[in-house]
Amino acid sequence: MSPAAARRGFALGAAALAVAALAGCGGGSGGAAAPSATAATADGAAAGRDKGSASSGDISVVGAWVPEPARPDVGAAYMTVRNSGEEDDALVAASSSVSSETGIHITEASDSGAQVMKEADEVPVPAGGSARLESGGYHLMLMDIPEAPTAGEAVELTLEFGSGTEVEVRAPVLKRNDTR
Ligand SMILES: [Cu+2]
Repeated sequence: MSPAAARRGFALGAAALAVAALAGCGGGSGGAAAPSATAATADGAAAGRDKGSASSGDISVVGAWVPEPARPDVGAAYMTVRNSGEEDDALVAASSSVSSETGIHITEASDSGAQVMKEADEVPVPAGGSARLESGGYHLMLMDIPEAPTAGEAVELTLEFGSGTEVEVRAPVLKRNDTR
């Protein structure tokens, strides 16, 4: 096990203890060396609860947010991606400031009607159209989070598109039931 992995394991253990001690308050913050979610852009800085937006080239992202993770180590990110260009594009990869691995997932109803989540290669964003990343559909999955972000913090997301366009967007962390 690498030192980083050992440290992460320790941090997860500490977070789990904190959650137990708080009896489900969803705590587990604290600790010094968390990758900070400082804002590289001023978007949303005036009103910390506003969702994030950013654009680059033909791609614009609006309504970016991260629900406060229900589990200490995994979270999701939601947004709407618009493509004002004349060529179809697709979100093909992403990374975040809070986790070492960010996946593209889709939740679909299985034959039995159960909601099943699986990895997706990309999120298509058609020319002149848009794609929604939302609960129950496409979403970004923030995996192996060393320290779960809490409401009021923000996650910096870097989104990579098939066209080569890259968009950085600041996604505020909101309470799960805050759907604004
Ligand atoms: Cu997922």
